[in-house]
Amino acid sequence: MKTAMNFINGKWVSSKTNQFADNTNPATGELLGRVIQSDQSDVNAAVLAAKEAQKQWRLVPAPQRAEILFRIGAMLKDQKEQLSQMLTLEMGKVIDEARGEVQEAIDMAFYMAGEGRRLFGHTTPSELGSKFAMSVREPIGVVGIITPWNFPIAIASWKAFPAIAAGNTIIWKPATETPFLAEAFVKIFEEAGLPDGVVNLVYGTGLEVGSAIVEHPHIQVISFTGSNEVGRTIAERGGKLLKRVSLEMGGKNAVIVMDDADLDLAIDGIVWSAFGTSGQRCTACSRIIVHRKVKTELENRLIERMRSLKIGNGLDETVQIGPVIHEQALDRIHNYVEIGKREGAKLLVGGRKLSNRSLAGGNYYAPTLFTDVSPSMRIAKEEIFGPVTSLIPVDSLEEAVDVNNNVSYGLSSSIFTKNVNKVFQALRDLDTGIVYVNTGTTGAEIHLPFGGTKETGNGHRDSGLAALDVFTEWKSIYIDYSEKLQRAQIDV
Ligand code: UN1
Repeated sequence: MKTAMNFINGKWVSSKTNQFADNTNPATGELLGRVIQSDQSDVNAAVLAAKEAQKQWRLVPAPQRAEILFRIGAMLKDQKEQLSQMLTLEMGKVIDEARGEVQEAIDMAFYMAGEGRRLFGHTTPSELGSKFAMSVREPIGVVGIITPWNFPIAIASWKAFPAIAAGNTIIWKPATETPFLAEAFVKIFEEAGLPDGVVNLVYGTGLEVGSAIVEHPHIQVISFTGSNEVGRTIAERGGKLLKRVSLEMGGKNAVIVMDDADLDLAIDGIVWSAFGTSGQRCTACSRIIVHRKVKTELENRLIERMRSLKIGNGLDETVQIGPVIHEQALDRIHNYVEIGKREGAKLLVGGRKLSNRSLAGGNYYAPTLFTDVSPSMRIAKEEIFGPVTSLIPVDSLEEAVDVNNNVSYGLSSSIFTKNVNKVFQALRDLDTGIVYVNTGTTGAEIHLPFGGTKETGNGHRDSGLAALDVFTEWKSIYIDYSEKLQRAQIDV
């Protein structure tokens, strides 16, 4: 059987635990292979290798480090189709979206490769004569990267590429649900010429491997994307050890539809953002805040569109909505639908698991729409992470902004309107880390910072230049060439 192994110090190795987890195709339930479940001793071995490798890696000039990223980008491009097929097979998203995700990793590789020739610092005037001052970015050391199954290659690239370009070495724990894609990604690193020990892969549970990474005294930075619950634990435990912890967690993202909006466009945006990836994006549109004047029309047209969506195995090019990741996810999503019904929300479409003959064995949930949802209901506040969205009627932009902002998350939001003043008012007042105008809540590009406010994160950002702030330390340098002692703040 296909078995995913750890990659430590340039070698594919097992673990003494000899324990494995099954990996299955969410579209069919078919067993794809198994994944080694490591323990603390594997993390220790990986950290030792990473620490040793970092001694040399930090001395490799940044343009040369980044040149490897160019090669990785080119190899990802060459293998784009195989990687996309593998992604659909093990994670379930439809093939077009899988291609889009691999493209994100390609874009990130080329973007960060260019950074090898910038990695800008600052030169600054000194208070004293004949004295030169500058600040430069330094690598931090060994970094721990913990990534989720919903964007297994894109999110890993947002974190690993800046970390590598900046001269750090890595311990990567990918999600157990997407092991073979992680393996393929690391094989590309290896073939592109990344020295042994620069990237190490350790598979296992959060409880065992995740904890070992967070607690390891030689890991200085932890970059995590995943659930709020796990993120909080990492922040608490990492914080106690004075580590830098970068967290990217949930969202409760809203599309605002004003009364002058182009409704065809709004429906395209909503359907794409709410049901694409079966709603399993942290940027997914899980609230539609609609002006009461266009509510009924939007409802009717959305219902019609949702009924036409083709659901099935994402490898079929004509399928628009794939399965959700596993049975527990199906149950969790369905539980939220039950909660919504109990809270008094009106179910318009969906609200059930799908298991007719062509979908048998897979984890399919019908795209679901609630209406007459009030902002205080749990389905309007909590992240569902499935193909479920809720219409919340409002009477003005001010009310829409209030509803948008009045949740604990702050990742993404969007507004559909033709009124330029309303656009700028919304841009000023929406409190999310990402805001879209006249398009849905998904589709962030890698050269802009990715992340959110409030309980979505803890102030850091993935991708964009902002990612360098997670993986570098500033070093301030003063060079006095006056050939005498000049006393700062005194001899001025
Ligand atoms: C995520 O769901 O965690 O903006 C990432 C988007 C994608 C990335 C989503 N580019 O929807």
